[in-house]
Amino acid sequence: SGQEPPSTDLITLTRHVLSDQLRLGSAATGDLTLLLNAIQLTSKFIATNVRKARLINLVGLAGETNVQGEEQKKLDVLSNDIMVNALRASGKTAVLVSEELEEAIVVEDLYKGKYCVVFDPLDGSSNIDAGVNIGTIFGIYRIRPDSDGTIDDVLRPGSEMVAAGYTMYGSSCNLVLSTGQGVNGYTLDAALGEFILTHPSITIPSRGKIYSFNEGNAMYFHPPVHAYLKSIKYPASGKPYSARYIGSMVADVHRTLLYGGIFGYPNDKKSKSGKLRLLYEAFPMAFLTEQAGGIATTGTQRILDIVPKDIHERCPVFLGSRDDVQELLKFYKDVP
Ligand code: AHM
Ligand code: MG
Repeated sequence: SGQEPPSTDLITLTRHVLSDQLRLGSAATGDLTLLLNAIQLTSKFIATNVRKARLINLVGLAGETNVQGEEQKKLDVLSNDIMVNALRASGKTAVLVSEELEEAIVVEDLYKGKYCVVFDPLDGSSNIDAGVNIGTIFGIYRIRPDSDGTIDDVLRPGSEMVAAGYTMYGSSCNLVLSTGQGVNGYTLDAALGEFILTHPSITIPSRGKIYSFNEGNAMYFHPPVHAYLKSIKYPASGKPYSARYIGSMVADVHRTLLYGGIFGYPNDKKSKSGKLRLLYEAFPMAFLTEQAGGIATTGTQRILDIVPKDIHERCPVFLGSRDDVQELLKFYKDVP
C-alpha cells in the first residue's frame, strides 16, 4: 500500500508542445510554441481575473466603480483586451478575430507573424455572477503562403486550422489543446504557474449516456431534433439518457469529451442558424471533437467543412460520441 511519491518529472504544456515540434523535425520553427505560450499566459491572466471578479462582485454592490474611482471593466471586455495585447505582442500573429470585436484586427508590420487566431475571450459570460464555469475558446490558422494577413486568411474551413483549444475556468483551470495529433488536457498548477499534462490523449467514449441541449427551446426545435430527443428519453429498451446542460459551451463540451454523450445547439424556428458562432466556437470545438474520435455536425454537414462568409456567422452544432451523433444523423436523414 502507500501512496506514489510525487512526480519529479512534470510535463508542462510548453515541454509537451516542444517535444511534438521536435518530432515533426525541420518543418517546425518554434513559432507555434511561442504563440501557444502567449495563449497560456492569457489564460493564466484571465483565470486570476475571473477569481478576483467574484470577490469584487460580492463586495462591489456599490456600483460600477472600484476604490480608485476607475470604471470597472466588464470581465469579457477585460479578457478580450488581455488576449489582443498578448497575441499582438507575441510577434507571431497576423490576423485576430474576437467575439468582442466587430472587425478583425490586422496586426501591424512591426509585430506581424504568420498565424491567425480566432477566439472567444470569455464564453458563457452569463454564468459569471453565479460562479459557474466559463472559458476561453481559440482556433489557429497559418496565413496562406502568399498572404500578408487579410480577413481571407480566416474565412477558411475549420479543417484548415493548425490548432484549436479552450481553457476552462472552473474548480480547476484546464487547458485542452489539439495541434492536429490528438487532444491533450493540462491543469494549471497555480503555485508553479504552469499547465501540467493531466489528461494525455483524450478520447471520447464511442457512446455516452448524457444529452446536453437547452430544451427550454424545445417548442422551436425542428422535427428531427424532437424525434431524436424522444428516442433517448423514451428508449424502446434500456435506460433513458441523463440531461446535463450548463449553458457554458466550454463546460458542456469538456464534459462531453471526457464522459461522452451528445451536446447540441440546433438551429430552430426562432434562431435560423442556431446561436453558436462558427469561427471561434463551433470550429475549435469541432476540431477537438474530431481529434478525440468524435463527430461534429450541423445535422446536414460536417462542421469543419463549412466555408465561412462572415467572421461572426453562426451555425447549428451537434457534437460528441460517434454512435450518439450518428444516431442523431439518422433522424436528420429519415424525419422530414
Ligand atoms: P455567449 O458567447 O454570449 O457567452 O454565448 C455562448 C453560450 C455558450 O457558451 C453556450 O453553449 C450557449 O451560449 C448557451 O446558450 P443558451 O443560454 O441559449 O442555452
Ligand atoms: Mg461566446
